[in-house]
Amino acid sequence: VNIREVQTTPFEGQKPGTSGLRKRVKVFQQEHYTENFIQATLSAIPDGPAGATLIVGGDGRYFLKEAIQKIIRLSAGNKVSKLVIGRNGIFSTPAVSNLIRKRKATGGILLTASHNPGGPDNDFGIKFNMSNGGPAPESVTDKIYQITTKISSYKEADIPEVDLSELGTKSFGDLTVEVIDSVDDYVLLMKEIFDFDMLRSFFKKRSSFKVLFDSLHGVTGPYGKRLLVDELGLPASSVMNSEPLEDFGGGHPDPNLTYAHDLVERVEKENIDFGAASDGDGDRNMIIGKGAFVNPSDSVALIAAYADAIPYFKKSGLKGLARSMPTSGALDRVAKKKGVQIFEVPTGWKFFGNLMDAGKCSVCGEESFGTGSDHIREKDGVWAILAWLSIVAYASESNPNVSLNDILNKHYEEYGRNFFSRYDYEEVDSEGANKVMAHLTAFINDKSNIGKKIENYEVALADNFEYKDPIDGSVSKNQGIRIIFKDGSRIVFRLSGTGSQGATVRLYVEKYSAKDYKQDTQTAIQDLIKIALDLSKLVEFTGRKEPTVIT
Ligand code: VG1
Ligand code: CO
Repeated sequence: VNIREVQTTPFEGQKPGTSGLRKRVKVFQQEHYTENFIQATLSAIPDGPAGATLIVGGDGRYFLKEAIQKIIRLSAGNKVSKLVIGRNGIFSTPAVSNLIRKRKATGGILLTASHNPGGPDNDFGIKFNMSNGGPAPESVTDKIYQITTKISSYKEADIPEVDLSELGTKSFGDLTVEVIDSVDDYVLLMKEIFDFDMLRSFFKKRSSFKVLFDSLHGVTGPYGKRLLVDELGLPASSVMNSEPLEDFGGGHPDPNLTYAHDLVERVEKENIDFGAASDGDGDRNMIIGKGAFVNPSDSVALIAAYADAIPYFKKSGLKGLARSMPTSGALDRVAKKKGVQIFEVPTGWKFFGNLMDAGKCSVCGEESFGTGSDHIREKDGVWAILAWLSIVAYASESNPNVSLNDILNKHYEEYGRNFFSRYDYEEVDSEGANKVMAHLTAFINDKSNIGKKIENYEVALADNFEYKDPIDGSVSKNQGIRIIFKDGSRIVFRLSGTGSQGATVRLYVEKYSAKDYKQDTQTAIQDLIKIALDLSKLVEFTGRKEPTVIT
């Protein structure tokens, strides 16, 4: 095939955020924009792109197909030897992570803007994962960014549009393109981790137990159908919105109580025992039941507490636990009880990977509906759903009609409860958001605030979270402003690194109660919210009286 060097000039702002480069589709559609970023990504591969094997796919959103054709042409131009692509480009983020590891590939290119809406007027994204299956560390994303600021040309091969609907292998000069069914390997992995016979017999015994999984028209539809319906024998009505759509049916593919409201409504109306949802690219999850909501910070804690319900952990044991800084300390309590180490890392999954590669972490999670384990190097929504079904099946051995609320209450009784909530102020104007952060920075820099009484709380620590990776020693600064009170209650502020327009301020609040676990979360934390809003002057600086989303 003929390879051309195409002249180009740099675009501003091609800096990968928490999870790759996310922008409006219209931005990616500018001539050379996507090519520049893909070239920079290929050039930043530590051993170079020549001879590399890359796994490629995405969540099915608008612009996916065009982006993959560009990746094929640029990969051939850069002497990549093999691309493994999901049929029609469809590949969940966890499934890519798995296949990178299984095929011992050089890495992967994931085409997703995760939980952000899709379609011509919405978002697209590109993210690079490394040979361990996890998101590229800052050293690599910084290199990508540096290259984008200086790029003057990219290399592209003349390859006509490749049909991605057909399984099989094709060659274009030195490049091999293999199109696979991206669900197959993932199903095999899940069967190694969970006890499918145990789950099947649980569903048989408790035949009235109703499950409903909402894929929100994201990528997990085909995965959910295969696992829940074909493998576990649940009725076809146990899945909804399972056809991946380019615009997610006009919805916001984010599994929380606000955006997955159809599921929430049906769970209540139809007395569904177990409801679940996942995001556009399949790495997030939400678990609910009738009258029950599993807070993501609690979810990871319970999965760790019930490790014995999952054969994978029974075999390997719990090597350690980890959570992101804003995530509540519920997991810390489980770690303490089990006598295993706990790590606190910055927001974003890439920080868990090093710990897992070093054999120091088995289960980890983030408050943002992300739960996972060292079976791969991404968070994994469908895995979390199977983990929770395993917990229910396990708990039902001693309590045949156990509900999600029973399981949660039993946990709170034993460990106490970390009340936790996040307030998001989305798409506020950047100037206002920066003023909030500057004002808070002044507060934490004033050391006389330590020991200060604010209503019923006493400030014990106020700083901007900094993380030193215990494995490679790299330091990540400015990871969020925390104000921690003497009783362990916390207020955390940070700016989102995944938004594509304006700024998003996230406020996280946590309060522990050893006994009084039956309160409503918002009631339990309302005094802390008030303190947080006063301290930050958020309403004054942003003009927002209410958050866009509360989780
Ligand atoms: C958000 C979440 C973070 C998560 C990230 C990627 O980042 O807070 O916990 O890891 O999204 O999730 P930010 O910087 O906007 O707060 V996903 O499902 O987009 O890969
Ligand atoms: Co996601």
